[in-house]
Amino acid sequence: KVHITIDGIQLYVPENYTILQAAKEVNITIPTLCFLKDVNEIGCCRMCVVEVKGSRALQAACVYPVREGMEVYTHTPKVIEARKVNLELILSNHDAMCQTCTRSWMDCELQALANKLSVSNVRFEGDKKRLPLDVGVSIVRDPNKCILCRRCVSACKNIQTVAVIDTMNRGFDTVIGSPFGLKLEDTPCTNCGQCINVCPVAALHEKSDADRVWEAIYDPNKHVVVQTAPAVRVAIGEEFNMNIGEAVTGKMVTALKMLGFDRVFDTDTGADLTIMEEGAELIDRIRGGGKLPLITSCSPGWIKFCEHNFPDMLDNLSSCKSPHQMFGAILKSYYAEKEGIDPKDIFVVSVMPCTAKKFEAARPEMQVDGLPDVDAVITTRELGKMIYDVGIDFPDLGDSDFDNPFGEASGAGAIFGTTGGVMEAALRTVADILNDSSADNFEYEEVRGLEGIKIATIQIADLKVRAAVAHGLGNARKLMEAIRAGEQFHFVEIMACPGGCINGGGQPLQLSDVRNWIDIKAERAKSLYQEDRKMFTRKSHNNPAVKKLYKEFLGMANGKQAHKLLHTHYTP
Ligand code: HC0
Ligand code: SF4
Repeated sequence: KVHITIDGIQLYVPENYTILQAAKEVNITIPTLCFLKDVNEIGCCRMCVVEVKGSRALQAACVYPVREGMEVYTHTPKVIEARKVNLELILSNHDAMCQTCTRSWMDCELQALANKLSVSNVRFEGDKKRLPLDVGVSIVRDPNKCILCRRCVSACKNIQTVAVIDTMNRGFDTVIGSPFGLKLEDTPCTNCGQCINVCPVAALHEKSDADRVWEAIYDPNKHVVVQTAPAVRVAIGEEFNMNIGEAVTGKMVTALKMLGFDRVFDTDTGADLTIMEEGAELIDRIRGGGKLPLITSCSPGWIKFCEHNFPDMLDNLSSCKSPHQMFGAILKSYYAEKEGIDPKDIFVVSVMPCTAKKFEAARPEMQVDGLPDVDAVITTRELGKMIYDVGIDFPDLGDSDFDNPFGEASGAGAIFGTTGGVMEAALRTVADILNDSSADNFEYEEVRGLEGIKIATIQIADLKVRAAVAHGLGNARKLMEAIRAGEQFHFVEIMACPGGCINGGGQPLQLSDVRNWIDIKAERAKSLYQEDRKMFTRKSHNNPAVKKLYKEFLGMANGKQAHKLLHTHYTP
């Protein structure tokens, strides 16, 4: 440890600390803008400057290391003025149409900073950009709002290893752009939305589909059903300043009914269905000498990444559609028939923690007889805004249950939303099938947690199942390269987003002031595992609605009818 002084307070801190970390120990949060822990640690915006005794220039606290005997001052007049000038320069170039900005209602870091630094007047006349927006199916880029913090560049390049956005030009002409000025959609962008999650302003956001959803709700000829992904329930409360990761499933269902959806279903049921199909596929491939490893296919950002980077391994992907697509197909067949509704009049809305799901739902591979499985995808954030817009006091709502005929799903379906969850859910089912009995121990700790790549060997009956789990596309790339080079596994789970869906590109945004100190992924994951423990049924094959569905309609898992509705394939 080293001994230092911050604003006259003496303390000992580990020698690998930065000034920013040290100050936090004495309850001083130094303002930051470009800094985002584990994502962007480059000290370029100079919002966090402090005075270090003996140093001629002000230093960026986010990257400046502590050393023995250091004396730091965090709020001298020189520091305060430098921060203000920096911020005013940024503001002078910023398209500050706050009234109509998507980030204005609660989570703009620039506004929060202006407030924190008491900037009430911008002394500089900047050059406001008037550049065209880049609007895709999933992602919108607005260069006029961009403040060049480079957080998106780091997320895309270093964490996801996709690297389709970077700094272009110099001086006043500097912009963050894609190669050759292409639309993101025309690059290998995966639509993962991790760039959105780290953007401090509204330079990146999802392409909203809320208007299309409202239109369907108000259309008397449409039967509008909504399904919610596992990860939404442990995050949407954050849109209303509730605790990070707090599970609010019952309130969410109540709010959806109040918005006017005709039925509210749980994508966890779709996840249970996916396990039935994927479990059967795994057993078939192992027993029948099929292509191994079987790799999960439910994360559409991962699928697109695989198509661009590992086209030689597309046959390894499970042919299963993702849970919400499977469920959409069931709603437009089994459910339509049961309720006596023409499938063409059913409008399926998926509420997802994911931006890539918008792209997925629009893919031609996700239709049955020309009818899309899912008609609109909205993110957790978009749903939060819809609820807010109509004046529903979300935190005060009572609980409601998901609608029948699908009712409550299994706990295995719930943990799909966090890294390792699909693997664990599949193992629970495959173990019972292969052992021909019901195992009491089915919590597979070895595939849980936030380690980038998790590898485990699990003994099931006479089979040693070699399993690997990766989350975040950088980790996915490493794992896939190892497999390509010959490393052997039976089953591999890959999720595009670090932490899995709980940290998807459509989840509530937390300001860097929060994210730098609390691991929001861990909080949300913990909550999903608690949801699992609360469920009456914790294995997908025991979900009564799913059992009934196979008995009445689908027949065999991985059979003919299932293949028509629930499976697809990808071509390079
Ligand atoms: Fe996920 Fe899913 S678990 S991808 O992360 O598999 O988005 O939450 O809905 O479809 O179920 C996202 C989350 C889902 C799907 C499920 C899977
Ligand atoms: Fe990169 Fe993902 Fe953003 Fe596309 S959506 S630019 S892949 S971070």
